[in-house]
Amino acid sequence: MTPNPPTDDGTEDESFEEDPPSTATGDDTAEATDETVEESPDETAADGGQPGTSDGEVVDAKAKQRQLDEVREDGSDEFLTSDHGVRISETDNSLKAGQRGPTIMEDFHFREKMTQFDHESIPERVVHARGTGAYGYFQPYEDPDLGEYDDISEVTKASFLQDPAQKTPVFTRFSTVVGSRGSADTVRDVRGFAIKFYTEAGNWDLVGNNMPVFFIQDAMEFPDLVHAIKPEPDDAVPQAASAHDTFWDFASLKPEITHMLMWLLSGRALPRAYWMMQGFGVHTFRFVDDGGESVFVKFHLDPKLGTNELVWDETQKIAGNNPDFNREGLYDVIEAGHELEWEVGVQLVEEDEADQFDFDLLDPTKIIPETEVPVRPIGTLVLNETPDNFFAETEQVAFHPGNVVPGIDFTNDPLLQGRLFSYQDTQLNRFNSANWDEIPINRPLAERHNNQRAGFMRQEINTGTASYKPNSIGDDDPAEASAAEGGYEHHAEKVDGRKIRNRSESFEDHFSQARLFWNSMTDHEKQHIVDAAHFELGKVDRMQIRERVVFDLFNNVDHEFAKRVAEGIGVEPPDTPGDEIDDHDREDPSLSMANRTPETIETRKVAVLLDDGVDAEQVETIRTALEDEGARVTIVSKLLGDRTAASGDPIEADEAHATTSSVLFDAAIIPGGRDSVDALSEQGDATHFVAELFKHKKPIAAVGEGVDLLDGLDLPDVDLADDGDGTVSARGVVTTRDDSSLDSVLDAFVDAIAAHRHWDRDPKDVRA
Ligand code: HDE
Repeated sequence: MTPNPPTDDGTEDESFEEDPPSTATGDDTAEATDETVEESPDETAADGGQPGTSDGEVVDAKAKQRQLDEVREDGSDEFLTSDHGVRISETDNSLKAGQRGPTIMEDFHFREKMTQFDHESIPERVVHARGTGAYGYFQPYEDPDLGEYDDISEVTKASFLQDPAQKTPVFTRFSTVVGSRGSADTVRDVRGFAIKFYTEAGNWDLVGNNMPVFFIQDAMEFPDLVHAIKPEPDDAVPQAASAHDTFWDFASLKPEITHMLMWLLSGRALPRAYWMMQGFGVHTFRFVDDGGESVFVKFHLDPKLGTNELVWDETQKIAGNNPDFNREGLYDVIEAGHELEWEVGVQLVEEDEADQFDFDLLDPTKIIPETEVPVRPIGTLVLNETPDNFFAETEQVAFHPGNVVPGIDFTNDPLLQGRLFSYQDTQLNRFNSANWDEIPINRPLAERHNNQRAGFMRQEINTGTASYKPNSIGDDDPAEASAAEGGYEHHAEKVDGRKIRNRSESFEDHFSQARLFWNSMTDHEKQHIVDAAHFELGKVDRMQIRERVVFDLFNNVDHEFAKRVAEGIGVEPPDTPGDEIDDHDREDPSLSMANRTPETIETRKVAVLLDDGVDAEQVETIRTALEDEGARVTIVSKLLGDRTAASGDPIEADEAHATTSSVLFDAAIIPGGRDSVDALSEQGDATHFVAELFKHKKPIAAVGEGVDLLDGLDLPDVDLADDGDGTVSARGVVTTRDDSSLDSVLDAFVDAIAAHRHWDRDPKDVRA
């Protein structure tokens, strides 16, 4: 567990002690609760009519950690014991009848140790098996600009969204979807972005993804989708990949998948880091206010450090170099004290305005374009603590879109409706018990009282005789709560229809938003999608599947796009656009990642390449300048241990070429020092490191003699600084031969890193 990182003013965050947040939800509720105090159970009345937490304290950023502290166990400076508390005298040898004799059944320590081991695995999640998690908090903004609404209480009564002084603890789990628990992080896939908000009114799970749409429109199709995309059933190949016949066979027969395919083929599917991707609730949900009125809402999370991707060749190499790249990255940055932040936003649509769109709000294959409804920021999500125990916390956390709190409700999106069944059901498979909510990571902060008493692994000891309602023996407690007392009441939507097993006509347009996405891409993003399609469909053996994807799907999105894909996969390109094409030229700038790269290098990893004879003063200046900007600097050399600088001082290498690779860095810099640069120029590992960075469009800087190393590589279309010329910056390559220009080189290097990647390097990327 990392200590709580300091707040902006450098103090430990203990705001909950100094300034307890109010739990009231505004004047309206105060009035309502006054009326109900008399009838309320004591503990509810004591808290002004709002639900209370199990430890009787208000919810603050640290409330979940305090609850977890009660079950944390630390064996340091303690004796080894059995599970039942008996001290163990010897744990390496089983109890035998004679030194070379058979093991004796009475060896309780052996039996216990082995039984625990035999049973220590649980089923992995059927999807999203591979993941990692972190703790943090959500905090509402002071005065969110909600457009036509003055206040968030006008749209929702959700108590944790009201008070800007209150921090609600969260646990967030990021995941890939397709791969099994041990698969590589950097595969082409959707990423899960699931957040458990431990609110004072119970747990709210926002079980979202990093893409705002989904593959299918109805939950009924989900088992088919997952069977198709998972490894094929005969040989269980390929792992964690959609590039195979069964997925594209299914896709080619499901036009509704087309919009999602565009996202999946884009750089969105290769996030640079979990904290550099957007999050989306995907479905349209409802906000419900105190008076029971509802508005439709889409949830968005926008990362403060930008939405950035890796390039394909890099992901392949990272998968070998460090399959835990995204998982380890999340731990590393949080342990290094970075606070990872997302702006939480909502798109709000009045019920009577829902018909104005040319798509159905209940269709999860559609976005609400930000050009039509802006995202209104309402608060911030911060992740700042790592778990102590992967199994207890990250593996056992169990999300469920059905976990909602008053003020948040569902819609009839048929995908969402099906999820409301599936998640409870799948937890029963994973935990073998309905008591999975009692596992510490899943336990709410809000008090729990009900008549559930039993089941495998029941933890709570519920007292009293009556475990039913109505009862007279226990005064009919626990009591049902009215809405004013915080009782959850489903939005009273009027529903009247015939039972029918088909799909609404309003779900029929499968291509116009796929085209909106394509239109909104820059040239290099379009090229990424085409290259991805060449790989994915190139791995499909059956020609009729490739043809169907080109003709039945892509040619209805954009004719040029379909032709470019066809050319690379041996399919005869279509002559004319598809019959179902909606030939519009609308764009939504928010869809392009190129518009989502803020000017920051915080958390970026920069390698300093050096050998004996390096200019130590330059290395120090470089390190300080980059670390001041929040980057992480690593000295990379041929071997681990100390190098000797020109000054005679030792410089310790953090990594050697044997232990790392260029693909694990965002940028590199080569400081001066004649001997150092001459040595590096002779080392294949060092020159490969730099050439590969260049290939992956990453910034490179060189100072003084360091420029000679780049000279030797003959990088295409890059003008290197001549003697005395000072700084030259072209295509993200920043150099100076003049040591006195180091500061301006570093400024330009910081800008080049903030730009993320230099897409103009590869001629293929500038193709229209
Ligand atoms: Fe999930 N999904 N899903 N899903 N999903 C699961 O629940 C399911 C969908 C998402 O970190 C499972 O606990 C169905 C959309 C995330 O633990 C399972 C349907 C979105 C996670 C399940 C969907 C998601 C899951 C597997 C179609 C984005 C990981 C293990 C109707 C809005 C949660 C588990 C974690 C996990 C079912 C579609 C996101 C089987 C039936 C759409 C982030 O219950």
